[in-house]
Amino acid sequence: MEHVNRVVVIGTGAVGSSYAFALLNQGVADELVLVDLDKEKAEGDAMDLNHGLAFAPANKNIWFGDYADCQTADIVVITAGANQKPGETRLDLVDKNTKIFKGIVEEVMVSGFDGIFLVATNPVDILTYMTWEFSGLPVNRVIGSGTILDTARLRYQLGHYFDIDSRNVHAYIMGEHGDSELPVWSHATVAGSQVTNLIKKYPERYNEESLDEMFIQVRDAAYKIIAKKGATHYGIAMGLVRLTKAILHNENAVLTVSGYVHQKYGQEDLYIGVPAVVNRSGVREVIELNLSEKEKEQFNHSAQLLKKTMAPVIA
Ligand code: 6V0
Repeated sequence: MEHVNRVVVIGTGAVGSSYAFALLNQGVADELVLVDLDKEKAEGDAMDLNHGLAFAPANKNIWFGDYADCQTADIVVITAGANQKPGETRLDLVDKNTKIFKGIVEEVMVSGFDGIFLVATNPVDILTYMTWEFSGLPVNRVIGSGTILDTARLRYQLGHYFDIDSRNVHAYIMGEHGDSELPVWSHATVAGSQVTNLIKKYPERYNEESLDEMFIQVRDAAYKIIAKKGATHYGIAMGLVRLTKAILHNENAVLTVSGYVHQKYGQEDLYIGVPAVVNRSGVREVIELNLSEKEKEQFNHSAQLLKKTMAPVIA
């Protein structure tokens, strides 16, 4: 019998329900289970999504469920917890959301779950580490959304600047999904040409200041969106679907996720945004890029900040 892919989403707020909607629209997974502390909300979402099935690209079983449904899940996606309020940083959420995660991850594991965790709740790098700790699963099967969204934002900016489809732009944001993240200009290419070379070759058209400005737009995007509409959710939802597809379809896709970094990039024992190969086993491997000296320093600063913020929570 063919394997039935099951995804459970825990936390059907702005991010979780947008993810469910994107999953349905893209025809990914056979079964979709929605779990939330607010049962009415999850049940309402399940009803609403089922009413879209007649217009979806593929059939799917969608229901409002509970932790027992995680037992045979391929992927449990956690989007539950507090989000940033205007003026709050992602790191400010660490205490509140670590407490919430302890309860959630323990309940998922009690079900007998033996699949892959995908974490999106902020601060995502730290909560991914905590999910690994609380679950006892191997590091490759606990993945955070990391800088997948920041990378997409940078590709959008570069695509716009060079007037090229962003899918033909390769560029990574690495480090914390937050204020200390960094753009990896040393490996950014547009249609096969290095961005840094294009800037030098066409000084009348392009300049370095624009690159700096693009990165600031990326780094501060969430603050701007939250100030305007209270939450960011569509971009990350589509990023999570991209990750879900990479896992379920065994793609070996290179995506910037929060992966476990140990004895790479001069770091030990942390989850942080890095390019990684993602397939049915989760993170098959973290790719170690040859960073410039400036990028190495920036990455190290970001890693140290995460470690410092995480220390009291782990203790
Ligand atoms: P939201 O709309 O408030 O939804 C949170 C949901 O979690 C609510 O429906 C709650 O009822 C539910 N919840 C809370 N506690 C529990 C619990 N113990 N068990 C089950 N459900 C619970 O928040 P929103 O969806 O906007 O954000 C969710 C998280 O995603 C936040 O931490 C955001 O900061 C984070 N984001 C992460 C992004 C990324 O790139 N990784 C991007 C955007 C938001």
